[in-house]
Amino acid sequence: MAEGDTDIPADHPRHDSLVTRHRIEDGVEAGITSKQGLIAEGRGEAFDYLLGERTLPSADAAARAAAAHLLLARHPVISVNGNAAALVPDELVALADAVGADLEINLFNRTEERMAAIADHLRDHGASEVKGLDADARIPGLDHERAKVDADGIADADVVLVPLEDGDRAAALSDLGKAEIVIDLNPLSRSAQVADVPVVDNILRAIPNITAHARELADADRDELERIVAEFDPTAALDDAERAIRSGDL
Ligand code: PTJ
Repeated sequence: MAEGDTDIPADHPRHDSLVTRHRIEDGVEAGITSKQGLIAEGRGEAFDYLLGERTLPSADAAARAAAAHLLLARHPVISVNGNAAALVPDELVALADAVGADLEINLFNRTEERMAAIADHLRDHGASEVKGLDADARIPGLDHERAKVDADGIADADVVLVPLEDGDRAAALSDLGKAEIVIDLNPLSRSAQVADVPVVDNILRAIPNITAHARELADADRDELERIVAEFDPTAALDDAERAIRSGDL
């Protein structure tokens, strides 16, 4: 557990929200998370509350499809922003190890200081290599700073996992023909809507869940992984999350 969230009892009814708040606060103080990250967190927290702070069966199916995509990929890359780095650094490193993915820092509000702080933070949590610092390629159709990626990272990837992404960049990555996995608690967000696999769940629960599925599927043959990918229906997953929110059944 990260510093600052050790005093929250595991059975507290709003455990995940409180842990998330503490980690984001710590992230801002450490220069990892942007101040806008606090606002993004508030938005996510509202949706997590409406979803009952639980992983819906449809989100679990999405996590399984995400794991299958990552295992099938020629070059999977996990994009890391300031919120993801603050919330789940150990879990991001564990997922990258489980599926053989690169970790690439990709910031909405990019500054060299935050890039360096996040790279150090990920290395402190066990990452052997962190991409995103070269920034020698561009995602077409985005303004300069947000478009920066590594030529041997996101630019070359066939499958990209983008947690808490802004809608423009999610759409631009999807336009490049990459398979896109988005983690976003808002099923109505443009990022979730353009994703091949929208995982409508808190990143705190979603990343370890994708890793657990990846470990379970490690020995599955390509036919089985391709079947899991083919059977996943992104529209049905988004509809299910929206229905859960509207039902008010917490
Ligand atoms: O670190 P940077 O500079 O790359 O900036 C990152 C943020 C997140 C600030 C930036 O990408 C941003 O402004 O994002 P948005 O447009 O506010 O979108 C964030 C989305 O993530 C929203 O749809 C939230 O519902 C969702 N979200 C927030 N917290 C969580 C979440 N989804 C899953 N788990 C969360 N803990």
